[in-house]
Amino acid sequence: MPEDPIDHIDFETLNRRAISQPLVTHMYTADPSAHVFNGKIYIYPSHDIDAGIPFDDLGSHFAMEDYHVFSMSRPDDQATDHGVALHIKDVPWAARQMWAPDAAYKNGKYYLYFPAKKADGIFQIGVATGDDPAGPFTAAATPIQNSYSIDPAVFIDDDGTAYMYFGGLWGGQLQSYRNNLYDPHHHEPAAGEPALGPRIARLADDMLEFAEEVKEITITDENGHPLLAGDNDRRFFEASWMHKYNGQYYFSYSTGDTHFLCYATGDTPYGPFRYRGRILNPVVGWTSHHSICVFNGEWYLFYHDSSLSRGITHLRSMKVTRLTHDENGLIKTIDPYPL
Ligand code: FUB
Repeated sequence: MPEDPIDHIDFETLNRRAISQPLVTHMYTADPSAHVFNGKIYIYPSHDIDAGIPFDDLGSHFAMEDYHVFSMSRPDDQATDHGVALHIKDVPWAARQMWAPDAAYKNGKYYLYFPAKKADGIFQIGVATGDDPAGPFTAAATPIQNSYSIDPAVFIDDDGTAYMYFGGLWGGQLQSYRNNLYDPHHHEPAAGEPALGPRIARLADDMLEFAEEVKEITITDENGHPLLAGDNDRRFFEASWMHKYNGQYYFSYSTGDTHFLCYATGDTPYGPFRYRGRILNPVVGWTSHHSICVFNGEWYLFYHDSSLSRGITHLRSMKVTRLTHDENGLIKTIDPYPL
């Protein structure tokens, strides 16, 4: 028996568990952003609740109010709930709907990034700071200047530069922005026009502000042409994530109304990114949202579905399964419910 039990992750059991068993069952969790801090996996999910708000296309029924942080000593371990890390009542600028968060570590501090609606109904992205990856976190008094829309994902490159990717259509309000300016009269482009892209901004050294103007990212097809707004199977909808593999930047995202998790690769953090394929086929529930993280040399997909709530779309549960890149760097598409 080898000394190091980490060498003995039984991937078949891990993947079988993902089909049937969420990481936690005592509460609903979604949009899991996983990171390895201090040799442990920390997960920063949304905390789904049923607030009794009727369903609509803007996602008003996703009425979350706080964040819990979870940790696992390895991917096939039980997840430990560290309790409330941040509550909306402690965020001076936020009024409702704490959606998908992410976290980062830099300069001895941990940062929790999260979108929420202000009292005027407009989403912005906030930051909260803490000394421990499990929280608690103290929110800044105001949202990050020039931030908008939802689903922040913070990626720190090998040279220490931090970038935030963000944006989401429909309830996430991205369709209302052109050149970083909000106008509720803007809509998604027509089907034959280029799709709206996710957004990126480099973060300042203190991780609390953008260090540059927000830029739009282009995702192209195999011929280098921007994906079109009517290409619903491939165009960006929400749930940005970035990971780096063999020197390539892998931007992954959800296609929203077609329910795929897809990815596109590029040579720089800003792209352009070329569409490469699907990571995860549709899960039970409308939304799909994930993170990709490497632990002890193996790659994992953290994602969610609505199996535990028997299909209630805003009551989701986070799961983990193995993710593999083939010899050409292509990600093998995962079927969430193989026979
Ligand atoms: O959890 C609320 C929203 O649902 C997220 O922000 C989206 O990515 C979708 O998962």
